[in-house]
Amino acid sequence: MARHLTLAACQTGPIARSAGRREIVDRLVHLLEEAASQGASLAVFPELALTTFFPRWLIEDEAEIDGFYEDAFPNAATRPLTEAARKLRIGFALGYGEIAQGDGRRRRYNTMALVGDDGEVLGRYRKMHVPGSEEPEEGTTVHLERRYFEPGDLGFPVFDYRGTRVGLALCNDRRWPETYRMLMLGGAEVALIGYNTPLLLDEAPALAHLRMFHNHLPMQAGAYQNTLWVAGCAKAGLEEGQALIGGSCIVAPTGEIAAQAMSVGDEVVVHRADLDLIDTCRRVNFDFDRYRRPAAYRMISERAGPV
Ligand code: CDV
Repeated sequence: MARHLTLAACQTGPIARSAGRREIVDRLVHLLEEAASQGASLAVFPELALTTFFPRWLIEDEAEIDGFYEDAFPNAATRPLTEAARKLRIGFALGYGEIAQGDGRRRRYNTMALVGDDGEVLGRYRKMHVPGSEEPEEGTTVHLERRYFEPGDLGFPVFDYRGTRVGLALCNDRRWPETYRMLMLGGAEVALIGYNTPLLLDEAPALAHLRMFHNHLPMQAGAYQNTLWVAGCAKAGLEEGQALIGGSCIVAPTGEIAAQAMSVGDEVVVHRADLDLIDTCRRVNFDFDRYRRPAAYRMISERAGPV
């Protein structure tokens, strides 16, 4: 029998620094309802979907910083989302700032949770490639993710969602080929990715016209070279004076963009993903068992020295 999974990217427009969780969660629930009404059974929200993109500021007040994180998910403020998932029978992936305990101390991660259509958390992913710096650096756009988040310590886990293998990634991760390859080697058929990407970077004005190309290029290449469906979801628009790109999209294992956002506001992008296309694409070009040569790659990289 043919296998399909209808995917939705629930793009949001800007989220103000002053916006409270209740207001934001209401907005996300509304997007989830819209996705479900269009027949979607799995949705992805942006990175840090519960707050504004606070790493654009140097904030020194620890209590204020903590206000951008969750110490549990779901909690009282976010439970309407997991309840909506259960009621609407739609799973979702959601990015948020996480405070966790690890090795006897408090840690902060840029995290994405995957929630099943019963409203239960299936698992978590913590952003592996954390960009930016710890302190503002002259000549560059302030992007202090390395101040606010430790690199992820969970690898690239893959979860079962209604019989489909689903992996997660966040923003800068999408630019790295390792992300998709690790997910694919872990058995993923679908990768859900949330992002916040500034349109302009002070350090690279000459690349400004390529921002959307460099958004889609790695997701399309990652999907194609690893025979995955990829759903990428932006927080977009003019947020606290900083323009964030949109371009949320659903990419097929052929590398084609199957559906794409038209706005930089709240918008739901839906596509009925044919999961059998994964096998077709694997047979045509990427029959890993038959043609891939991991032992040879290891030998070559050992000869090349430490990587
Ligand atoms: N949130 C991100 O990871 N943003 C990066 C920025 C630093 C460019 C990105 O790769 O989109």
